[in-house]
Amino acid sequence: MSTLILYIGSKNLSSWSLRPWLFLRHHAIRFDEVLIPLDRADTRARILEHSPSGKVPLLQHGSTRVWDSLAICEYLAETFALPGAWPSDPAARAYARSVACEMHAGFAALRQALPFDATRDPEPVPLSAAVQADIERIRALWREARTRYGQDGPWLFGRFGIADAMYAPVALRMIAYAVPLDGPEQDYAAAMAAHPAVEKWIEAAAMEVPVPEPAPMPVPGPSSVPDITEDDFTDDEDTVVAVDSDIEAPPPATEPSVDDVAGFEIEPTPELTSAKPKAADQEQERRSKIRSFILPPD
Ligand SMILES: N[C@@H](CCC(=O)N[C@@H](CS)C(=O)NCC(=O)O)C(=O)O
Repeated sequence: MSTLILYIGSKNLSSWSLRPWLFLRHHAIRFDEVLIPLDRADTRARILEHSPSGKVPLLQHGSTRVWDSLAICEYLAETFALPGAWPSDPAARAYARSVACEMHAGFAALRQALPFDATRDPEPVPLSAAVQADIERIRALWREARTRYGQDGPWLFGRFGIADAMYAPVALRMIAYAVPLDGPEQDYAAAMAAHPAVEKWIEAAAMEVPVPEPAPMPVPGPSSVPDITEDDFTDDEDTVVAVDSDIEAPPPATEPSVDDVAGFEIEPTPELTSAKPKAADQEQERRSKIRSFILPPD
């Protein structure tokens, strides 16, 4: 069997990458992971070296390339004959496919207003009517799937399937933006946040170096702009003027401790080896906020 290689984007940002990554990890399928940092000057060029769509995730399996999160999960389900990828009952399967496709093709307002941010401290933000409508729809379909089909386990259709992989980042968004949930939806989001592979993803995301904010452009006032003279330029090519001067240099390279949850190790990518871990106390605080959000009060 050829090696599987999954090309993904930054773990803090790439919700689409999380889906097949989690599906692979959940099923303890061995794969190599190549992480291409998003939002960098060379991101597009680097993705295009592998992915014809210019997007990640992409799965490479021998000479076969699959470049879409849902298509990758489908390919894995077929190639590895994964049990529970879709429910066996035809009516439940049709429902599961519908909700997975609804996610894949929809919820644009939610995705735009609540961008995926794996390590965000759970805090609410004002929600527009369109975002609220997306949230209500997601809550209704989680509730219905869990109530009608979820008797055999904590996932939408009991066993962990492709529909769950598709909704994993949605559950993390609900938590990250402290969207009020209750009953089966709350239990579902909590189960997702507690999935060992999801925890590993978030741990690795916390190790990523954030993309520096661009320095604010000075706004010229009518009389405050001095004339530019030749003295404002330098002939010295090594002199960098006012670029990144406020950005803290990353600490010496450290390797993230990515433990083996599913019987194999993920090689840390070069990008991650120079990562700056989120301070332990900050991460602790974030986790306790998540706990207080997902656990019902005593
Ligand atoms: N429909 C695609 C969407 C993939 C997608 O939009 N990926 C984003 C990252 S989450 C991407 O590659 N963006 C390119 C970029 O940031 O340059 C899928 O399901 O895989």
